[in-house]
Amino acid sequence: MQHRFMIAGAMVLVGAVVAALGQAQKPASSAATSSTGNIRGHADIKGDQVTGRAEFVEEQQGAGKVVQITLTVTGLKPGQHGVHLHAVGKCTPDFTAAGGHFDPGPAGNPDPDANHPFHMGDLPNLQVDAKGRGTMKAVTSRVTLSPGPLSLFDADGSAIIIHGNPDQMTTGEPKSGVSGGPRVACGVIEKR
Ligand SMILES: [Cu+2]
Repeated sequence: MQHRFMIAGAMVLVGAVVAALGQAQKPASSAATSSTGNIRGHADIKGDQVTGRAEFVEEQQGAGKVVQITLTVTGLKPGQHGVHLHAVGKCTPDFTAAGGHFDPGPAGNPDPDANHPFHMGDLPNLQVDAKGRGTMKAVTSRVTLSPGPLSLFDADGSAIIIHGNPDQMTTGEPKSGVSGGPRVACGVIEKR
């Protein structure tokens, strides 16, 4: 009798190990599938009478990665507006919470005007029509969505800011406003 029980116990153990292996394989294979897809992000943009949305898609380009950004906004004053990726994923209590321009390098300098337009987060101007609507598409190799030294999804996140004035794409004194001056809309960039 005792001998029989031993065998039955061994069978149960083997069964448990096989079940555990089967479980472990499932998450591993689904992770591999999703890593072949493009990584995406988005931001809901808000300001005084301003609403908009930014979509972010990271794609492989040659040996590197690029991020495609599509921005659509309404409620802005007609003309050109500076747009940048800012260093901190916060828009409250006011838009200064988003910090300077995203520029994480060891020699980075987030000052919006003094190190402009050399920040990793610098982008082209947004052109706004007579009805206050604007769309901008840009592709940048200066940032990533995937983990790494240039990732927008770093420890403190990142935000997209629209400024009241055109970005003059030049270097100025701190607080000179050459990169667009007042912040009129802000959106925290989130993973999707
Ligand atoms: Cu800015």
